[in-house]
Amino acid sequence: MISLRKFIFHHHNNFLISKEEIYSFFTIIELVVKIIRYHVSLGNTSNFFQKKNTKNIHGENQITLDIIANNNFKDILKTCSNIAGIVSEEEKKIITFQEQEKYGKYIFFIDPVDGSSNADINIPIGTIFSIYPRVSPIGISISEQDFLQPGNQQIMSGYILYGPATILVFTIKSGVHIFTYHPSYETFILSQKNVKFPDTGNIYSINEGNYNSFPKGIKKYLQYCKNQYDQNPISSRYVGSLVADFHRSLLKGGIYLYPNTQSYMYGKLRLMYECNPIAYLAEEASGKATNGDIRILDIIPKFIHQCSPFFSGTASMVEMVKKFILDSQSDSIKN
Ligand code: AHM
Ligand code: MG
Repeated sequence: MISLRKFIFHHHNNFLISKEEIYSFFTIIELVVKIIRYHVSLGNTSNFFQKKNTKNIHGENQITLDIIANNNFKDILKTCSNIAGIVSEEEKKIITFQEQEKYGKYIFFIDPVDGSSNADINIPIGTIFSIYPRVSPIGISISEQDFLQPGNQQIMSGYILYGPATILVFTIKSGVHIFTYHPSYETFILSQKNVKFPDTGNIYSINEGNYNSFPKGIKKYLQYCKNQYDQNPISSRYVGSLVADFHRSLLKGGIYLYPNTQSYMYGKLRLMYECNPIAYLAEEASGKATNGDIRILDIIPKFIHQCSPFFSGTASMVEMVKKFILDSQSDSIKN
């Protein structure tokens, strides 16, 4: 049995960040995860799933758990001298902490509770995180530029999936590893090392209720999937929690799609704390992630809560979607 601590100290060899620093981040993450996990396990007997009258920056109703998880992350990250600043889905502005903004070496992005609208019906939800090195010199206060880095600068990203088991999936630039929370030991235990997407996939995951407002290329791709029925059937599966839908694709082979729609002109998912961390994991597991045009990790962000169309999963499936998008764009130029 290999604990998270043992794994990091024995296997980690990414020199951009020390083993001690990685372990301190995981200690923080684990503490908040225990709180979220506890409330998830109480189901509807916990009053943390109630809708609040407050909305986040994206205009979505928050539940108590969104706010509690966010506050816990903030409180505990404040005590971590390495963190210069954080961005959270639940906070309009960048958060910095006095001395740390001058001397902290890292920038932290967090989606405290992803898929929270699923929480009150006992459907898996997640937490997504991502860490960058600061770009401004140590000793001066960090600025927006430290946060507006493309995803290819991430040094660590991951998610926690609160399902029947609570699992942690992460990368530190040396493969993707899966750990499972063991309640008796009160820590994460290694369950799969160096996970890769299967070479082929036959599951697509999209909110097809939005079909009428999808771009032409996506409609054609979905039609193509359905037309495979006789030779190579492709199944449709959609939980509505990014972490759960991506995790299924990672283990079974498949693709997650959230294109731009009429309601979400630039896509619904948020580049900095949803798309980038998942894209980094996808690529480290030999998968792909694109906005339909370029690699997600190469997008230069303009603002911290920016959204993006998102297609990620098995490499060949992502390439196929991209082809449908590009073909339909060149068709419309010709016509
Ligand atoms: P959230 O972080 O506010 O919960 O929103 C993100 C979620 C993703 O987890 C999920 O894939 C997507 O929104 C579902 O959107 P929709 O309900 O439009 O299908
Ligand atoms: Mg989210």
